[in-house]
Amino acid sequence: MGTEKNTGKKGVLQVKKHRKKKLSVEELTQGVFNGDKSVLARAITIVESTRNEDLKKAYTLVENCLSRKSNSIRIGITGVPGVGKSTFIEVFGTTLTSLGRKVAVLAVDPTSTFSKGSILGDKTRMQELVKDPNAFIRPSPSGDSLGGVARKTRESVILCEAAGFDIVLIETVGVGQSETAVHSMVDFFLLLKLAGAGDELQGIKRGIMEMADAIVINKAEGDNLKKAQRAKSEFERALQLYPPKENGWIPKVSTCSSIENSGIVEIWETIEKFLDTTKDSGYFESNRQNQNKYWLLQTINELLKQHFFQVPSVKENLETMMVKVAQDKISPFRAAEVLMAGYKKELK
Ligand SMILES: Nc1nc2c(ncn2[C@@H]2O[C@H](COP(=O)(O)OP(=O)(O)OP(=O)(O)O)[C@@H](O)[C@H]2O)c(=O)[nH]1
Ligand SMILES: [Mg+2]
Repeated sequence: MGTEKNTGKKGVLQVKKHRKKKLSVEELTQGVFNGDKSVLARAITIVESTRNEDLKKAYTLVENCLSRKSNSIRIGITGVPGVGKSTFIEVFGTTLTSLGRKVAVLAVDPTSTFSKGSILGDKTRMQELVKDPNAFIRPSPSGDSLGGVARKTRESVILCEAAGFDIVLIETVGVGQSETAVHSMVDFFLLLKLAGAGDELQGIKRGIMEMADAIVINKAEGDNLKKAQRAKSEFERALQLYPPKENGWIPKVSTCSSIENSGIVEIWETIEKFLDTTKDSGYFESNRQNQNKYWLLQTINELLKQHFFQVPSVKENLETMMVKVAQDKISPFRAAEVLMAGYKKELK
């Protein structure tokens, strides 16, 4: 937003805000296709908006962008708070742009629902990447459900790709269901870990080992190096106990230090190998198609749910049913059916 400083009557400094001219869908599309980062940012704001007039614009925008075929790679990065995701993305992203790639960084952050954009809010961790003309960084969108936040990020991926960003990194903090959401929108899923006290597998979330295409132990430098290498062996042993993945890929375990910039290029080499393998086998393409189908169903669930709870008969009776089920006067299943029947009646 442009600002203009004026000295008012009493000599008090006043800041006048100009609203930027609204761009049409065509102008937005063209700007995105031209790789204009400021237009891309505005296009994403429309995709993230919940205002009705923006919703229509967003549909057309995303459709226009979908028609642009891109050869992109979507990489998910997860790990507990403090593991070093942002720092890693800074070095990894810079490495990729130095290899001539264009990198977009997005985030799914369920914790940012109320404090708008906490992940990547710390752009200070990405000082180099922020300045890089071949990188685009977008803080996480806010929203009232993980589904909503995830949808916004997924649509933003399409816009970034249409703008020529051929590598999209999606950061997510390892809490709740956000990892599953991100896993189902990326081609490659990277889990960052820290070396602990030699008991690496303790406290690792169920399911995450199955999702990871690579496990990278970060902060592997100095006194920590030996510990990190031990952790690496432990993870490798543990992974052998898992059945082979559907895509035929055996998850790779490695160590890196984002601070010392070691082991970073190797991670990119692993991803390139993964791409060779899965593109040859056809898995890459079929996985993307399945992800699209998954998001279609996911969105239907989301929309139906929203609609259900907005209908007057449901709104009126839900509270009563809540009280009744709490008192065991009616079973939850029966109560749901009664509400559903009221809902259906209202649809007619
Ligand atoms: N020694 C060392 N410290 C690191 C390394 N990578 C990150 N750190 C430090 O670890 C701390 C957390 O790093 P972040 O990049 O903010 O971690 P994060 O995973 O993004 O954290 P959240 O955004 O809170 O989830 C910071 O103090 C970093 O400087 C590394 O490779 N070695
Ligand atoms: Mg971070």
